[in-house]
Amino acid sequence: MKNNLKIFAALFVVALLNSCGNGSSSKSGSALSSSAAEKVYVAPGEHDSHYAFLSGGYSGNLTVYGLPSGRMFKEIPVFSQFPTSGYGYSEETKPMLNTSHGFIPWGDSHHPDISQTNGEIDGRFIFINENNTPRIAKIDLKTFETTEIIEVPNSAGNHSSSFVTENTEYVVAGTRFSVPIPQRDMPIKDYKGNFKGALSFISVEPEHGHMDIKFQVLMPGFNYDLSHPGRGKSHGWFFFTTYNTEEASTLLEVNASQNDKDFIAAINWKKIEEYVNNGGGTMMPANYAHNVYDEATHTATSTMKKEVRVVNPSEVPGAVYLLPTPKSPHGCDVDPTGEYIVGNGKLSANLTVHSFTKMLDAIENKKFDGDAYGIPILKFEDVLAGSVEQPGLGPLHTEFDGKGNAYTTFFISSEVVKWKLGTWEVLDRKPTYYSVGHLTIPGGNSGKPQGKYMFAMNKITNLPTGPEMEHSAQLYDISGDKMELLLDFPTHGEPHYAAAMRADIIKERSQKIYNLEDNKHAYAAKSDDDTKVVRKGNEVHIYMTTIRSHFSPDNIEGIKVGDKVYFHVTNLEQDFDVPHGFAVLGQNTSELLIMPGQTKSSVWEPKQVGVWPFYCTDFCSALHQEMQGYIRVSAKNSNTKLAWSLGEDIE
Ligand code: K7E
Ligand code: CUA
Repeated sequence: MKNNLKIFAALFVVALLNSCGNGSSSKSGSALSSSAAEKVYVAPGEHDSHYAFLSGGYSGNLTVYGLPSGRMFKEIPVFSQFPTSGYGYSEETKPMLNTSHGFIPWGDSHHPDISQTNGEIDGRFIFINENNTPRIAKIDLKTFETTEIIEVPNSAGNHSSSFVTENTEYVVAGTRFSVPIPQRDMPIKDYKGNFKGALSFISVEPEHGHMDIKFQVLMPGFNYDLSHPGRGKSHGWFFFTTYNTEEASTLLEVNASQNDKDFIAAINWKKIEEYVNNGGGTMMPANYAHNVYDEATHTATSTMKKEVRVVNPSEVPGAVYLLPTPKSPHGCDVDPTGEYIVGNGKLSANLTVHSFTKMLDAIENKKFDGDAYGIPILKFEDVLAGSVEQPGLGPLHTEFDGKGNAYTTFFISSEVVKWKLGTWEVLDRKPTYYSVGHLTIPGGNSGKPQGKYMFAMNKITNLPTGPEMEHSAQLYDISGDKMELLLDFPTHGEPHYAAAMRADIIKERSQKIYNLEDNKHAYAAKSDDDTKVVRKGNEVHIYMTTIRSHFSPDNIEGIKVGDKVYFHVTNLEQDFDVPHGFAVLGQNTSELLIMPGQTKSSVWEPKQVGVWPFYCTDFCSALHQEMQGYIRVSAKNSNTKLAWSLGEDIE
């Protein structure tokens, strides 16, 4: 940490000098060249060339940025309740956050990954993991909305997730913590040999992207840290880094660092898929939620699934191997050709790169070095492609530019190092502001990286905002031989990984409005004539519409304390970018943000008699401030008549 602080302080001083106007003369220390600002300047009205989707870490969300400007466009709520849009508050979206443990409106999301076709990023969906209550979400890039969340049973600390295969056959989710499978009451000290690690292969239906857990591989009780799909020649395989192969259950900082080498687990998923398609594996009882948002009804449903198919590696000989990798590897990255598998050993002096070709060769010639719980361990020397000697301290993650170069982040020495695949020579290094985690090259996790930019995500900025400073990302131009630092921009939550891609592909597919005609919401009111208020016992359903600049109805009477009042608000607008909002005084789930053509509902259980105002929360026209109404709440035993109106008095 001390070193980091020193580097941080040095950079800070350099930044100050630069701002005094004498920075350009100091060549070695200058963090930014004078033309950097021009390279990131996107004029008002112009669009950025790339989208970047940064995970929010403990915000549970995904944030959308433009590159090269570093402007934040949107925060997409995924695993959190989100007041801005009412996600997780509205009746339609509450089911999205349902789990086998009940309603969980918080998550820890680390690794977004965009869907692919033929090994290229296609911009249809983006997937992201939730660590704490293991879940995988899918966001539709047509609407930038979370449309599906599946819980992952038998998993814990769902971290080696969510990475997609080259035709989005699967989105893969690996457990970080091993646990008893099935979960049961047992002594923690009996971990070793008894806990297991589940690696889940979630199939993605090609047309709509519906997710389903096809099978789980029950691996030995290691920690599965990160993963990547094979691609090109290694398509059909998946690679997972492991640590704690010691299977310690206490003081892991010491006890999980004993072994000189841990493993990268190589899984031939095609082989296991074939086994499963022929009826292989065992259905085991499980309990997990599958939540799907339906675009026609604008409503999510949550279904509890009751079983999952599991496969033990011993059932499918030749499907699982272990590649020794020094030392507690974190990132597990595969180059665009699929030949090289990089294991970023956090505690190792060198970066280890394995060769897929050599791995196949070693398997064929049975060059094994023992086994772990029956899984063959390949000999380190037989699978090693090469190593980058002493490139830095604390390697975490590697990305590729598609031109034969790799870029690795070093957490302890706070830098990004560029090196060459095949020759393993270090070509360039650039400091980062503070301890860096992941880095991203647009399309970097595919067979076709989209060059030009790379950004590194750091654990802090130097902007004083109270005891906690926001994190930051740093953007580099990587089109030349040397990396050029262009920009530093603050980020939200704690970004871990990010996915990025060319903007044009997403822009083309972007949806502008929801067609009112296609709205199949059970409580939609598609014109002012459909508006009504219906009482069913103590439930009151208000079918309401909005259009610039009024609600219909805007006067409602006959509500009583103790009622459960549902506001079902349909936005009748059919123009781009005219949402209306809805909130009523005293409602604890206030705030709906309703897009054109959409219906959203919120529930209100008024506790006090009175005449309470409601209003539009989104500045929608010059008469936005006039967009308001009143709802009268009477005593429980009153006989105020249920009535509603627009443009006239209730008699
Ligand atoms: Cu390295 Cu969760 Cu991908 Cu953070 S992880 S940095
Ligand atoms: Cu509608 Cu403001």
